[in-house]
Amino acid sequence: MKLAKNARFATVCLHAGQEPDPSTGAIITPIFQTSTYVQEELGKHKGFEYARTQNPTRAALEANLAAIEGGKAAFAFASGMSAVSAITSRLSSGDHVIVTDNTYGGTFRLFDKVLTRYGLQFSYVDTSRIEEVERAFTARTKLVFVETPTNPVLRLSDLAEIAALTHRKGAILAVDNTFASPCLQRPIALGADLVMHSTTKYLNGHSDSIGGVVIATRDEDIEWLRFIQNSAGAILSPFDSWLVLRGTKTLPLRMKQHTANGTALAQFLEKHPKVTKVIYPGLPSHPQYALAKKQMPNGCGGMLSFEVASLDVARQVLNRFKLMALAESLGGVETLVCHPASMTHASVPPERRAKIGLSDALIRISAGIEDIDDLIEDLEQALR
Ligand code: P1T
Repeated sequence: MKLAKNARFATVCLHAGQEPDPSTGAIITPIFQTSTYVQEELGKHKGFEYARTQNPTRAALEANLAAIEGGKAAFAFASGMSAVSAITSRLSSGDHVIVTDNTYGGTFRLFDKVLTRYGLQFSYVDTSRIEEVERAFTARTKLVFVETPTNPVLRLSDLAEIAALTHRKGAILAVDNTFASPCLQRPIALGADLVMHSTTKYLNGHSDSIGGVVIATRDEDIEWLRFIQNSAGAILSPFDSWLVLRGTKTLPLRMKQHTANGTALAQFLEKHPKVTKVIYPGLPSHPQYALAKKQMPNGCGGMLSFEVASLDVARQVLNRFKLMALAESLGGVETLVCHPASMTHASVPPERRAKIGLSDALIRISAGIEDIDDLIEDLEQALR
């Protein structure tokens, strides 16, 4: 199995980073469930010393994810949050970060409640407006952290434009690509220096693992991330690495179905009399439909949000779903619904939620890969 240099995306997802196991020929990378490795003699080993530092299953996943995102190296962490944490560990006290004002609630919580205690400063700006990003730069700005599409109001930021500005200002750009997946959006090709994912979501895709990854392009970031992975120790376990590696094999197939179902649900909701607003970047009614077409040419995935008349109505609808499961998380094969204001974004203060358009009557759907007719029937009966 030799992967050609010009191998296409689906082939890269399936094969990159994986060789048949040299001792048995096993086609699937084994789960190296070990804490340490026996050394032949003092100072002589096979490149593996201790499993926090190196693990062959994790290494295979990291090579796979680096190839999928088009980066130079990848580092797998115990969760999406520890991946964000690893990125910010590049900074020093006094440094300033420009952040998309609507991020996952946990990202905001880490920045606002934890990292400010270490003297880091954050400006939360609407990164869909380049002039606001430009205005937010200070002499201490080292990092621009962009989430696009955002969780849960699905606003887009123009990554090529932000990358050019960020580099002109001497900072680096990190992109949370969790909502799109590398199948639908290529931040590195657009100029990003670092890309992160909660692998919990589309990359693993089966709602059975928590994990995160940072993909890097610059040697100094790669060196630091390797160092911090070992020093802080928030590594992805061998079993979770194996699960995500299994997940990426079907990523292109799954994303096609997530996108088809997301689009169909958004179109259905847009025509429903009880729905006051539908947010899906693949709908012509989305304010950034043109950018979506340019930046996400293969489709917009399975994440959509909609509004009903009030919190009360939202509560009734959420409690009536039969097939769709009321749960946090997203990106798995089964459809999930959630109430961001009280669930995933409860750690964001109400006034900040209002500012980004996250109302109490907003419902988020992570469209799975079920038969679309069953999903529409469930949505129809819940809204009835
Ligand atoms: O849950 P974890 O693997 O630590 O990933 C955090 C994270 C980071 N970035 C984005 C865009 C995310 O959506 C998340 C996690 N989000 C949810 C759990 C959720 O339901 O929105």
